[in-house]
Amino acid sequence: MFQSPAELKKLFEERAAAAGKAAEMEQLRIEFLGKKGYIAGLMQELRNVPNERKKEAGQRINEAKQFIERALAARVEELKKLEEQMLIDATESYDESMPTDDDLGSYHPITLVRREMENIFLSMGFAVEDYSEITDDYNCFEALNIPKHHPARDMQDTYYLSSGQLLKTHTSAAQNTILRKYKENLVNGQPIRAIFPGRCFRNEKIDACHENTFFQMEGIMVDRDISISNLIYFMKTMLSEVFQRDVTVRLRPGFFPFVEPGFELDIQCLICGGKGCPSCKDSGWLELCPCGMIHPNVLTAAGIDPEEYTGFAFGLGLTRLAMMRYGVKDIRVFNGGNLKALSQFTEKSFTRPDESKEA
Ligand code: FA5
Repeated sequence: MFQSPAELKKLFEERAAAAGKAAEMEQLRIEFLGKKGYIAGLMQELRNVPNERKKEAGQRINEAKQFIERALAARVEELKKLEEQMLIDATESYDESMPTDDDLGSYHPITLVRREMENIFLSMGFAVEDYSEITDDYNCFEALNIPKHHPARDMQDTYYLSSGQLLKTHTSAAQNTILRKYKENLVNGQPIRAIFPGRCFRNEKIDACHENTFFQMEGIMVDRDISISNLIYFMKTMLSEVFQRDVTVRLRPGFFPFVEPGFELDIQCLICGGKGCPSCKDSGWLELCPCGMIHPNVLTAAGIDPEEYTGFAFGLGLTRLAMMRYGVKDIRVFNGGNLKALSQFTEKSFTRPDESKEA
């Protein structure tokens, strides 16, 4: 049985209000306006309407049809908007200040040099170790044969915490910990071979080649019969791998209480070619990698018998190496936070065979 045009309008309004999705309205359109729909049914019914009322009845059906068409279009529009809003609400919020793909960050030049060094030493069987930036007097000085009031402490004034701890002045502060960690190797007939890069802090007068916060990379090797020849071999391999060309270096005696004998390994300044410039304090040379044979007292402090085992240690100035590697004239660029300057030296990505060991 077919409803009257007025009832049909009311029914449509109820059904449209109950619809929750724009797609449901298509079903309503077919039901009400389709070939076999309610409006079409009413039109057929016109045959049975007496002639004198046909015109008026036809007008009412047409008017109901137009009403339904308009209401349908309006409700479809309304439901679409609601759906869009729901989609927006459900979507994760985003930060419009985030950089686009083109602006993705790049690795800091020191990170690149550090990883390169790590790759070189990993390939030579060294472990890569990490060590905290906060340490104590024992590890930073005492265990390294630098007792209280030793004049060598004057060279490495640092920042002290109220707890009595301090910010490490050199990566050598980890020597005792790393030697202890690996000393079982010696019992098992294996050498101790480790590097440990890290950030160092000194109360320093800042200039083109001195920062108060800089990076070093320490390396140690201990075994039976380790000699200065081993030390020189590793230093040479390291430098030729890093620079991929001949660089002029010089080895001269240097004093560090934790090595005996001790050396200073200097590199001829690559900024001025040895002529002298602010980057090398006009000397033509840059102190890069002090090194030496580990002092017996240091081995003893770590529980290793110096009569049985010997070893070498080096403390590479990683920030200075980055200066030479990338031709950076002023060390302050590295901590300056100028992204334009820093991103110039870097490749976008750099992986190390052993990423898992990264701190
Ligand atoms: C030391 O720190 C020793 N621990 C190195 C060492 C390790 C010697 C093992 C022997 C055996 P020195 O203070 O010279 O040494 O620093 C080592 C290197 O760190 C320097 O050659 C230099 O390249 C870098 N360096 C030192 N002070 C600064 C600074 N203020 N800014 C930037 N680089 C620095």
